[in-house]
Amino acid sequence: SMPWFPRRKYDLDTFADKVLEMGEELDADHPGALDPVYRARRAEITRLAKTHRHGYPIPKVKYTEQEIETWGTVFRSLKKLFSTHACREHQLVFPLLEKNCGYSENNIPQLEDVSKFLKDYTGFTLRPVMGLLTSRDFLNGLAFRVFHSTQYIRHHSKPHYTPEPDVCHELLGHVPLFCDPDFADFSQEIGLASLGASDNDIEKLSTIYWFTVEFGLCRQGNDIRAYGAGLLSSFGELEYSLTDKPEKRPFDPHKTSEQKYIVTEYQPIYFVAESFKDAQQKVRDFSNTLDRPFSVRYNPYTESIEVL
Ligand code: H2B
Ligand code: FE
Repeated sequence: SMPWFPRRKYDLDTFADKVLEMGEELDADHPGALDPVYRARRAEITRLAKTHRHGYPIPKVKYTEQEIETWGTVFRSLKKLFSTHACREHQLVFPLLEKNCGYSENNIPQLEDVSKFLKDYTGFTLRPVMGLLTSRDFLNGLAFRVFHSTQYIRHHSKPHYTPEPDVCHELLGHVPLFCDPDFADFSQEIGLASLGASDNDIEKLSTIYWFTVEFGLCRQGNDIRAYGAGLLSSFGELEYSLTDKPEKRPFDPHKTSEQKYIVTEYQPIYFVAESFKDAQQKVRDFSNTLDRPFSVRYNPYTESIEVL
């Protein structure tokens, strides 16, 4: 039998409180685990995500001075590296995010403003989320051009480290890429492949997601640049990824989807995409080899999935 999957954008509402461990409890190695003020603040912000429903504006958060300071520290250090390490798509849109969405070292942009901007650009929207979703739910969202985004920020004691996604990672790493039409299509392609997929295929698609949307490199003329959000939001790994220490292999979904990886250290291997269009075509061909007895198409007029 085929696993349930969302058919309409509204169906994503069912993910609102289905989060994995980081939803409300913090792991012992989280820098904020023993800070009751941080935990209460995080809970206050995740409550907004829990009650958010499709079609309503994303509630704005009034960030504290301490939170803005943490953001500023991350923003300043990353911005220095973007001109030499980020892909051209990221560089192109970053000034527009500064101009239109309140990106600056003194301000944490609001998801609602960013989501509206994205919607105009590529039809992607953001949806606030309490924490980590299952791979299946998270990838299913991409089929609707919906990106689930956290709204809280990492602990102030370690501005350059977070064991989970936070606003710095989402807004500085992911959002600029979702402004690119080819990247948006590529991401949606992974999402479409995940609808009703077997657990085994979800595992493969998650691995592809990891080595592209999170840690992907791409060819840019004679250069290699970073487009993965895990790189673009990590000062240390962004720099390291373009040195000759890690191994770089061509992106090929058949091989990439089988590659083992560790989440706690810099990657020893990265995969290089020729272009987002090329990567999309490759993922589409790959998804046709997966064992799913039907195919799907997104209908943008009704914001729903058609099963073929
Ligand atoms: N959930 C959330 N909220 N953000 C993510 O970036 C995320 C997720 N990544 N769930 C997913 C899992 C990723 O690790 C995949 C697809 O395995
Ligand atoms: Fe991410």
